[in-house]
Amino acid sequence: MCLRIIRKENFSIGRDSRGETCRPSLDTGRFEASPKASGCSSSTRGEYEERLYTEGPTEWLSEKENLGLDFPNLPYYIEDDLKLSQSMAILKHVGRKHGLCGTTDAERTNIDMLAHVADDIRLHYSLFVYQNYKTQKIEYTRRMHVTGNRLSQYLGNKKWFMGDTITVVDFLMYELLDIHLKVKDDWLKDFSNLQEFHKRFEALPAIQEYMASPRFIPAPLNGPSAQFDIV
Ligand SMILES: N[C@@H](CCC(=O)N[C@@H](CS)C(=O)NCC(=O)O)C(=O)O
Repeated sequence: MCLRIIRKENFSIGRDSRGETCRPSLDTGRFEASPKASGCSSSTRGEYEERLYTEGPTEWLSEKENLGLDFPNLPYYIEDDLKLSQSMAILKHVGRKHGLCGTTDAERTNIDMLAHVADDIRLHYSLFVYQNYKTQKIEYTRRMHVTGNRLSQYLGNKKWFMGDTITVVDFLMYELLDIHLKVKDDWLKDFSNLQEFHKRFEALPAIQEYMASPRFIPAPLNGPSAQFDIV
């Protein structure tokens, strides 16, 4: 949901001395932020503020040019002097601050590849739900199966997409799996490892906490002009 913007939050996902991901914990920085990567920000227990534009486009348009953003858009993210738009840049920035963007060059490069894969999946999803939902369900379902197969093969027996440690990619992939489950609730039936991944992500204590809180907005998934959504 694109119109979730501006968060003030402090968070990190820490690693213990063995390098394993441990419970998300607060850290000390304070910032205004707007990660579209709501999953990433919600995996923390930090304080944050979120600005929701609920009054329709006029509310946003009246502020759009006054926020000091070089490329004004939704979502946006403000942290002291840093003013960012573009969800992927925001996600990676937040991820880098908290050790969720890989530790080796190979890992970082693979994270970039998977982030672009996620972008492609999202682009096709957007075209489907905003333009082609009424006419291309069968074709899109076929595409979902091919995509599921590729993601399943990449994940293999790993816990997270990059291995034992959660990264920003897992937030992107969780969201994409989840919205596609809303399109077709059995689409992962042939991909048990993706089903397990989806459950594992939701079982993260901070994610559980977030999803049970009023901050979590399960619907709508898309903008008002979409041909498909959940109620
Ligand atoms: N590539 C941008 C796309 C952002 C975008 O399309 N934002 C939509 C909402 S999802 C919007 O309404 N932007 C407000 C505007 O263009 O003024 C991103 O990933 O952040």
